[in-house]
Amino acid sequence: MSYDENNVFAQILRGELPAHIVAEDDLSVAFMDAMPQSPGHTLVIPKEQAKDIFSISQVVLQHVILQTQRVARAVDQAFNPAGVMIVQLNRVGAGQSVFHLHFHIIPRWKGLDMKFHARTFEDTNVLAKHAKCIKGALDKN
Ligand code: DGP
Repeated sequence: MSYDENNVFAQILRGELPAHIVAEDDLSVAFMDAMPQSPGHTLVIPKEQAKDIFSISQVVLQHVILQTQRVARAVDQAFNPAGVMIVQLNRVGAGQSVFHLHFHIIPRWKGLDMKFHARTFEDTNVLAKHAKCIKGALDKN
């Protein structure tokens, strides 16, 4: 399967779809997952067109991983969870549903089960509030 330029993350990168962006640089963008599995669920994506981890350039992958660490640190500080899960899915067989490489940052709390993957859209006001908290933490780092 080749890269589909009309996938939702490609549309977000082109500014054709709205997103609650928390960080952006030359090579990557981080924004709130619209269907969060827990409060603070954030995605980090490369600007390079790559459908999965196998098709990204090494240079950009290194950058995106470092950016994932940076954003995850801010999510950790903003939400103070018991733990932080970093997840990355490749191909339908692993559950991937958007075919533009992305890393999930998912805060976890004891006693709070994760919601189903890519199932229910969160209220946009809630996402905006969470994005603001993460941006605030990023500004302090
Ligand atoms: P994956 O299944 O690993 O490809 O995860 C895709 C994630 O993307 C899933 O958690 C839901 C999220 N998602 C799907 N559509 C949109 C969208 O239009 N905007 C945002 N921000 N997230 C989306």
